[in-house]
Amino acid sequence: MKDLATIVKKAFYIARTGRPGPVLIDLPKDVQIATTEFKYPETVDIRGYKPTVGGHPKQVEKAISLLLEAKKPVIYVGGGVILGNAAEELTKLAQLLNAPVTTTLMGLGAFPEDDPLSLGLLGMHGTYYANMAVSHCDLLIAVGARFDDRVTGKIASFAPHAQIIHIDVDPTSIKKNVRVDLPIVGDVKDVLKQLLKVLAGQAEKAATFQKQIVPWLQEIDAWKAKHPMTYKSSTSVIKPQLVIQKLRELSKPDAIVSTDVGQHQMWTAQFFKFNRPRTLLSSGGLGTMGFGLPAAMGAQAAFPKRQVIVVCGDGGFQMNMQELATLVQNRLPVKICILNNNFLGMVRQWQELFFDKRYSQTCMELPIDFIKLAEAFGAKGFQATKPEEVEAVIKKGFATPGPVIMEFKVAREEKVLPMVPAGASLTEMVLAS
Ligand SMILES: Cc1cc2nc3c(=O)[nH]c(=O)nc-3n(C[C@H](O)[C@H](O)[C@H](O)COP(=O)(O)OP(=O)(O)OC[C@H]3O[C@@H](n4cnc5c(N)ncnc54)[C@H](O)[C@@H]3O)c2cc1C
Ligand SMILES: Cc1ncc(C[n+]2csc(CCOP(=O)(O)OP(=O)(O)O)c2C)c(N)n1
Repeated sequence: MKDLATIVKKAFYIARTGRPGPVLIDLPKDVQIATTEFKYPETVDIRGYKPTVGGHPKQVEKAISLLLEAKKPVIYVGGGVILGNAAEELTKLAQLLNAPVTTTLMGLGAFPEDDPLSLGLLGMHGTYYANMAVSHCDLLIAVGARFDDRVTGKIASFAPHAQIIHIDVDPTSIKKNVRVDLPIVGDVKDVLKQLLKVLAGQAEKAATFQKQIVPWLQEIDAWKAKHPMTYKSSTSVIKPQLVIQKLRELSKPDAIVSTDVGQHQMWTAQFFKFNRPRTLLSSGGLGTMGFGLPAAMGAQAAFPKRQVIVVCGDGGFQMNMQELATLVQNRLPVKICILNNNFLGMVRQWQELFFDKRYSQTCMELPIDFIKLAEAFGAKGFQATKPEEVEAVIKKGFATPGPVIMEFKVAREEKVLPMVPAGASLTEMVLAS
């Protein structure tokens, strides 16, 4: 019992430092019911746990030299920038260099997507221009990103012309999947500050760099013009991408959006256009269907005054829909947006593209009445079945106090595009026609 306060302090220290993440405290029953004097330690020292904070100064200098020599740079930003609260430093670096930035799913919001330097998402469902830029760059600087297979596609042809700099707090992340020319182990906020400091002393070289990358920025603009992130609109059926665009347009700038796993998650990543860190909650590589609703619930409890929106599919929503009771009971005004395609859409998409449309176990034609379901729990529900109803339903949903389900009957066989088929190179994208 006397150890409990120190253990809790240690657990929070480990959870928040180094590569942050969950920590399990096993609390036996005898400890739970014992009493002691509460003394919470100011600091803790854990033998064998000393995460590196600052980057090695020589590596930082080398990185700036490599960077300033580049003619085709790309900054590849991951969830580490958000976890390390380094969005401000990252944005400063990109803007100082006038260099293009692409973000992983977990990095969305670390750099404003409204900024002309933003290339949006890269990887399997990334933008054409982000994937082309990574495939043609001569310098890739990865900041708090872990080269997931959904990002790299075929490893052998990932960033084939680039020198790669990798900044990561976890040394085991470095060279795990791809070759790295210059590793910098350290906390991303500290390392970015170091880079900015070295750069500040090289203003002349930085100005030359900005000039030397102008043709590269033009090349990227041409890719943006050739294949913008777009979709075929419809006047007869609700396109899911339209719902995401309208959610973006009608929500507050600091709204928090959580997603489940599937097509709706990717459309959110492609079309919501995140401008601020910690505004997208998604389960990333864990691919946890059912994650969206409880994640939103936690966010709403932590930020009672902020708008919290869940985007989910009709499949994933059913995995935790009983939590409607918790929302109602705790007066958590989460707005739930169900993109209902009556399919386990992402799996259906793979069955369409790679298994000759042999749909198996993905068709969900149950006539679930999500509006009645909301009402059964004492929440409100609104439904849109036509494109012209989308805006009104979102407005009504946002204006209604308490938890709300907004159900959109969307185009059933819409695909998430672009798509890099599993194992293909980033340049081998299936594009929206
Ligand atoms: C259906 C589906 C499709 C997907 N498609 C895509 C896609 O097209 N594109 C895409 O990007 N993702 C996609 N994903 C998500 C993908 O699986 C990975 O979750 C994601 O790419 C990982 O992002 P990340 O590299 O930013 O890693 P994270 O998991 O966020 O890892 C962060 C990295 O930063 C490091 N780090 C943490 N804190 C710090 C710190 N303070 N300082 C320095 N370093 C730190 C960590 O050690 C780690 O290496 C998809 C997922 C699903 C389920
Ligand atoms: C718990 C769990 N089961 C299965 C999967 C595999 N899976 C990934 S996406 C997906 C389909 C999700 O369907 P839905 O929630 O309706 O969303 P949509 O893709 O239609 O937007 C499935 C079954 C998973 N990621 N998690």
